[in-house]
Amino acid sequence: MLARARFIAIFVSSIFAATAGNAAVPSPPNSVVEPVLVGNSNGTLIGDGFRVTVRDIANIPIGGSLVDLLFAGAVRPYTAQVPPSGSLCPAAPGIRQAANAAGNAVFQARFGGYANAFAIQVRADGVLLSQVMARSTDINADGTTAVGDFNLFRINFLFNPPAMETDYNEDGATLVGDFDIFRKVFLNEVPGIPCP
Ligand SMILES: [Ca+2]
Ligand SMILES: [Ca+2]
Repeated sequence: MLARARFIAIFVSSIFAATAGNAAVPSPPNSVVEPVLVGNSNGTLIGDGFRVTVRDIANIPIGGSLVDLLFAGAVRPYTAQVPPSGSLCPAAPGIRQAANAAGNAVFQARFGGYANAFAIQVRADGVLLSQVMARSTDINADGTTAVGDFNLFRINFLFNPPAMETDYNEDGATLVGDFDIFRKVFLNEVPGIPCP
């Protein structure tokens, strides 16, 4: 009888432990999200990628948390993404990646267009962590980094250096370093299809 009671106690506590593990809820203040999502058309890694770290209220990383980038307006993700990211299109204009054991997700996002306002939602398991700006070498959001985008880049580079949408290295201005990033994508282009 005692053994049976003990077994039940262990069984129940193991269920509670499992439930607690599964129920880890992302905490926005404890999670880390960069303020600017920089992407491009062919999926090249720019800088160290767009990084998100998901932690719960006890500051413990949530491995396996589903991190979503949800786009809005004229900023459109492509229908194909660089693994381990995947596209949520056509169900939603988004990109999803499961965080690793350390709670980290690193995106090489393929998308077109830009938002100089904090318009792109970053969610983990549905919880809104942050809203960020976005910019891509496919400036006109037609699915490729091509001559039309080069013309837009050139205008900013020559006449409007403070332009945020072409500041790909996030140093505060559109300069030679940004042209280097644009050029690498332009010369190794792999077009994609924007999510409708
Ligand atoms: Ca384009
Ligand atoms: Ca720059």
